Amino acid sequence: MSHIHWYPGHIAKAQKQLKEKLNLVDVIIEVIDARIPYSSWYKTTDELCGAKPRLILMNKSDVSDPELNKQWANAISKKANCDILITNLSNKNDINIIISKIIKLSQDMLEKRAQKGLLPRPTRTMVIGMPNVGKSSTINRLVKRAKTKTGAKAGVTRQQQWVRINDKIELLDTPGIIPTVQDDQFQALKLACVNSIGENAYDSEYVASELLKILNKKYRINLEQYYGFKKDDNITVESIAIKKGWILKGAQADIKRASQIILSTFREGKIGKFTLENIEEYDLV
Ligand SMILES: Nc1nc2c(ncn2[C@@H]2O[C@H](COP(=O)(O)OP(=O)(O)OP(=O)(O)O)[C@@H](O)[C@H]2O)c(=O)[nH]1
Ligand SMILES: [Mg+2]
Repeated sequence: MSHIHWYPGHIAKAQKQLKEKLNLVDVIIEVIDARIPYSSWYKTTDELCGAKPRLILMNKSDVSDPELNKQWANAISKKANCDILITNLSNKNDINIIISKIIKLSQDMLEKRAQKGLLPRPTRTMVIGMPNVGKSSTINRLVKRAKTKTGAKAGVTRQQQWVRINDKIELLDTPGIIPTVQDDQFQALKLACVNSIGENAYDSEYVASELLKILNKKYRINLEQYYGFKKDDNITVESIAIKKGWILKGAQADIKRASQIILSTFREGKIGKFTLENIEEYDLV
């Protein structure tokens, strides 16, 4: 039985639209979630991006496991054959690093133009990624630097605007959403854990209890410390509810409330800085 329901609805259309937008840009910025680097990374981007330079931002590194951030960044950079930056978007300096990286990645394009006798022009870039990974935050941070909107270009839908970030970079002000059509329930589960799937698509009791299974395996000590459990205690949604006093009439654990709080506490990084995926679990070579 599947616990998480994908809405594949208009996937082909979404892909086509994304591809059309990608045709307009020189450098693609893909944002992924550092807590689930594998599941939030778009493995088939090659089909969409072709040979265009791509920069991956492994974002939300402030709430993921610092040890694993580096391992994942290396592994994905190798596998995807592109540059990757570990980012925390509240870090101002990270935006400067992103800007210099985009400029670096556009050198090829500029050289090719020069060879053809064409004048240099600003590098066009856009942000793509799965839901909730930080696409809008990336755009907003970059746009804060911008002086003027440069207006719509031919071939671009009316709502879209190019924003001049500096003399060298123009950014499309709307992100490309990667359609998350999958039939992999485990991937869906992890996307639900980090809030990348609409709440209507899953049962929070199921997602919270599966999240606790993963955390019991990978980050047991943090769970014990945060919720005040001992080494041999069973840490489940129910035992946490009882411990916290989230109780319904008749002394029953309030599973629904507990599940929601456990999920939001995890998402805010309060229990600890966790990465739900280890490189060894995947075939990355
Ligand atoms: N901890 C942390 N939170 C972040 C970071 N970047 C973004 N967020 C938060 O993540 C949430 C989603 O960010 P958005 O920028 O709206 O993500 P999005 O990809 O545009 O999401 P959709 O438009 O829903 O697809 C917001 O609450 C942001 O504040 C980060 O580096 N660290
Ligand atoms: Mg957004």
